[in-house]
Amino acid sequence: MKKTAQLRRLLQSPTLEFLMEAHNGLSARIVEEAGFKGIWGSGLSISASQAVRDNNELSWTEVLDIVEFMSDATTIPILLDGDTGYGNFNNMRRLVKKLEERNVAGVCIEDKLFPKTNSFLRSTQQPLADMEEFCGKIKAGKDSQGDDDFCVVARVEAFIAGWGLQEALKRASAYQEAGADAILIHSKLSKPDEILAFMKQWGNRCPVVIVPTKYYTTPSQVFRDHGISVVIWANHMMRSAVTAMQKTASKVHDAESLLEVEDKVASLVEVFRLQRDEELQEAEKIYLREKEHERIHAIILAASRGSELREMTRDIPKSMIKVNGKTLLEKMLGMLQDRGIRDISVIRGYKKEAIQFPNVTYFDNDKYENTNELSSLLLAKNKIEGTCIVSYGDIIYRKHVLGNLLDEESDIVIVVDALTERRQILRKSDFVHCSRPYTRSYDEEAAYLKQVRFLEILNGEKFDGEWIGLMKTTARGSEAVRAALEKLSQKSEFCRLNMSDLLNELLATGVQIRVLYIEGHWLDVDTLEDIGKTTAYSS
Ligand code: SPV
Ligand code: MG
Repeated sequence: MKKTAQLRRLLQSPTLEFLMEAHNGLSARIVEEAGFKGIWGSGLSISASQAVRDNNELSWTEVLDIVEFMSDATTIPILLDGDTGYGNFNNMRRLVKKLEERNVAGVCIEDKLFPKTNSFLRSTQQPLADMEEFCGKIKAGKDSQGDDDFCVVARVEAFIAGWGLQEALKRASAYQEAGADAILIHSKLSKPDEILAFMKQWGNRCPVVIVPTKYYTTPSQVFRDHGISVVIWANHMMRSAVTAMQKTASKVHDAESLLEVEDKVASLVEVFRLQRDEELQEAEKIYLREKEHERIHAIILAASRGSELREMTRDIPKSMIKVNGKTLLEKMLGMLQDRGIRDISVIRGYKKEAIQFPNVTYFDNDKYENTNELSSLLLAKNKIEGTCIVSYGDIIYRKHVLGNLLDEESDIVIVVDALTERRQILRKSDFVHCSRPYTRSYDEEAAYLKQVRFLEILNGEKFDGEWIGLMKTTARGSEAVRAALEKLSQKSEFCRLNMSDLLNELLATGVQIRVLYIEGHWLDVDTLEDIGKTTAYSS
C-alpha cells in the first residue's frame, strides 16, 4: 500500500494507533523493525541530532534531505513535523510538493510564527499565528498535493500558549474546515486534562492526534476511551541515543580502552545488518555476475618446511626464505596483486607464525608433518572456485609466466618447463609426459598432459618437461578439481598424496589438462644451490 494511504488509514483507523519518532535513516529503520506502523519526523529530534535548536535553525531543505533518508530506509509512512510550514502559504505549497517527491506521507504544521520555538520552551510567550492566515496555509497545502491520500495535519497550539479550551476548539474547527485531515492538539501539562476536555467537546469531528511527552504517565487506554486516533511518542529515540552515547563516550574516555563498552554496544554485524549489507550481496550476485566470474582466486601451498634446506628453515618455512631482500612469498603475493588478484589464500603449516602478510586469507595445516600437499589444498577447498590459481609456495617465476597462464582459456592449464636438462641436481620433481613435446614453432598445436610422475631421479626415462607447480582453472576446471580432491580425500592414503596425484586423478576421470610450455624463467628453492641462482630473479 502507498505510504500516503497507510498514513491516512492510521489517522482514520477506529483503534488507537501510534507513531514513533525518528530523526535519521537508521533510527527510522529501527522504528519500523520494532513494529511501529508509522514514523513521526520530529523537528525537535532532527534538530537535536544535528546539535542545533528547534527554532528553524535547520533550513527546510536540510530537513528535507534528512527525511528523504528516513523515507528511503523504510516502508512505513512518515508524518513530518513541518513546524510552521517554513513560511507562508506559498512556502507550504512548495513543501508539500517536495515531500510528495520524497515519498513522505504527510506533514503536520502548527499555528505559530516562523521561526518557531519548541512548545516546551517559554511557551506562554509564544505568539500564535493568525487563524485565517493559517487556514489559508492549510488550504494551499491541500491544493498542492498530487496524491489524494497525502495528509495535512493541523496542530493547535492554543493550550501551549495559554489561550484555553475555547480558542483551541475555535481553531480546530477552522482548520478542519480549511481541509486538514486531522487535528493535533498539544498540551504541556503533566496530566491529560486539557486534551480530555478538548476531546469531550470535539467528539469525532475528525481524527485527533496527541503528543503525551509531558503527560506520559497516562495509560494509553485513557486515550483510547476518549476517541483519540493517533499517539505520537515524539522524541524518545533521540533521547535514548543521547544517554547511550554519553555513557559510551565517557567510559571510553576515562578507561582509554574499548574493553568495558565493546559488549554493551551494538555489534558491527548488527550495524551491517541494519544497513542491509545482505541485500547488497544478493544484488552483487545478480549484477556483478560477470565480475564474479572474472574474479580470480589464488591459493599458495606454503605449509612445508623444506627440511633439505636445513639451517635456513630452522625458524621459518621455506616460502619465507629471502631472495634479494624479499621473501619468496612476498614476491609471489606482489606479483599476484599486481595482476589485480585480491582473493589470495595461503596454506601455512611449519612455523606458521612466521607468515603474516595483510590482505591474505590463511588456512593452517597443523598436521603438516604427517600430511602432504593435498591435505593442505583440501583446507582451502571452498576457494577453488571461478578462476583459480594454485601455486607452490617455494617457486619464483618471471612475470610473463603468470601473464601467459592468465591468458590461457582452457579449463585447466599447467605450466611445464620444457628444459628438464637444466636440472643438474637430481631430486624429486613433477616430471610430465604430454601429448606432444615442446617445439619452438609459433603455431604449434595445443599440448595436453598425459601423466605426471613425482620422481626422485630422471632415471634415464624421457619426459616432455617438468610441471613447475603452477596451474590455473576456470570455473568448470575448478569444479573438476574440487570433485577430484573430494574423491581422493576419501582414500586412506590421502595424507600422503601430492598435487601430482590430483592431476593424475583428473586425467583418469577424462578431464583434459592443457600444458603451457615455458623454457626456464623460473626456479624452485628446494636446494641451497638454487638459492645461489636467485639473484637473477630480483625484478
Ligand atoms: C517535535 O517532536 O518536534 C514536536 C513535538 O513538535 S514537541 O517537541 O512536543 O513540540
Ligand atoms: Mg516540533
